[in-house]
Amino acid sequence: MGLPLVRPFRTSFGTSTEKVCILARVETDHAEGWGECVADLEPDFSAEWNGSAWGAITEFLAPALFRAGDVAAKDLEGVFAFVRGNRMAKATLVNAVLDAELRERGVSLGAYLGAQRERVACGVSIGITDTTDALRAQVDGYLGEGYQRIKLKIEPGLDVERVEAIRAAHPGILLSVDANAAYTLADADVFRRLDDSALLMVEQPLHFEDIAQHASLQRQLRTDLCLDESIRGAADAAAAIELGACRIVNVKQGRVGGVLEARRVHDVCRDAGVPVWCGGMLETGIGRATNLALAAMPNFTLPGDTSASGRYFPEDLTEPFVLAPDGTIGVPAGPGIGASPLPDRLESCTLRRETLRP
Ligand code: SMG
Ligand code: MG
Repeated sequence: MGLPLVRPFRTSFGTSTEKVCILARVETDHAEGWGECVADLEPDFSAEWNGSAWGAITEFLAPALFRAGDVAAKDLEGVFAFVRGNRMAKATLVNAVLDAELRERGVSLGAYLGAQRERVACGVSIGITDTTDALRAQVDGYLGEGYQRIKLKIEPGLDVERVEAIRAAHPGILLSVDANAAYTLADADVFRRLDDSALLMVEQPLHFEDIAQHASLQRQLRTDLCLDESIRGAADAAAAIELGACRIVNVKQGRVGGVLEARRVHDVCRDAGVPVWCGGMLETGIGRATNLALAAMPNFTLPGDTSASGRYFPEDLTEPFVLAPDGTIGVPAGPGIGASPLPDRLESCTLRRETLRP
C-alpha cells in the first residue's frame, strides 16, 4: 500500500483511494535532488502510468542521462528528445536534476522561476460524491478552512443540478467544474445550462486529446473553458489559444515534461493575455513543493489545486504543507524545492526501489 488518502477521490474516469508514485532521487558530486512522477496506478488520466514511467526512466531516460555526462537540467530536453511523449517520466528526472542544481547553488526553485509572491492562493478540487448533501458538506468544510476556490468534479448525469445546488448555497464563491474529458459536443446543452451558474471556468469538458472541438464549444458558451489534459506543452497551449479552444490554462508541470516546459507554457499564455493556474495530481510533499514554486510566478493569477497536505493524506511524505486561514500556502524558501522526504516516513511506505548507476 502506498500513501492512503484521507477520503476516496472520484473523478469521471475512476476512484483513487491511495497514492502510489515514483520518486526519483538523483545524486551529483555536490547535492541530491528529488523529482516526483505524477503518473498513477492506471493509464486513465493520461496514457502514462506508473509502470510505463518506471520502464521509460529505467530503460531509456536514466541511461541517456548517464551517457550525456555532465549535463544541466536545461539540456535534458535535447538528451531525452529521442523518446517521444512520456512527459511524466521525463518530468521526474528534469525536476530532480534541476532540484540538485539549485540545492548546490543555494537557490530556491521559486527564485529561479521568477516567483513574485511568497504565498500562493489555494483552491481545492472535490471529487464526485454519492449525494448532493455530501457534496455540500465537503464544500462547507473546505470553505471553512479558507480555500479560495472550489472545483467540483462532474460527469454526465451528476453535473447541472449539483452545480446549481452549490451555487445556490454559496452565491459569491469562485466555483469551477472539471469533467476530465467525459463529454462530447453532443452534450453542449449541459454546458449552456451551466452558463447560468456563473462558473469561473469549465475544465476539460471534451476528449483528452482534442483542441478543435473545444474551440467549437467555447464559441457556444459565455463561460471560459480551461484545458488540462489536452495541453502537453507550450506548443499545444499556443495552438489552443490561437484556435480559441480555451481562455484559461491549467498548468501541471508533471503533465508537460517538468517545470522548465511549464515555465514556457506560462510564458506563452502570459504573452497571449491568458491566465493560468497550477493544477494538481494528488502529489506528495515533493511534487507539492514543486507546484507551489511554479504557482508563485506572475501569470498564475487564479487559485490553483495546490491544497494542503491534510486535504490528501493523514500523513505526508514531507513536513506537511498547511493552509493559512486566508486560503494561502507559503512557497518553500529553502534551496531547490525546499522540501525532502522524511526518511522514516519514506522507508515505511516504499514498495519498490532500484539504484541506477552510470
Ligand atoms: O492534486 O488536488 C489535487 C487534484 C486536483 O482535480 C485534480 N486533479 O484533472 O485536474 C485534474 C485532476 C487530475 C487528477 S485525478 C487523480
Ligand atoms: Mg483537470
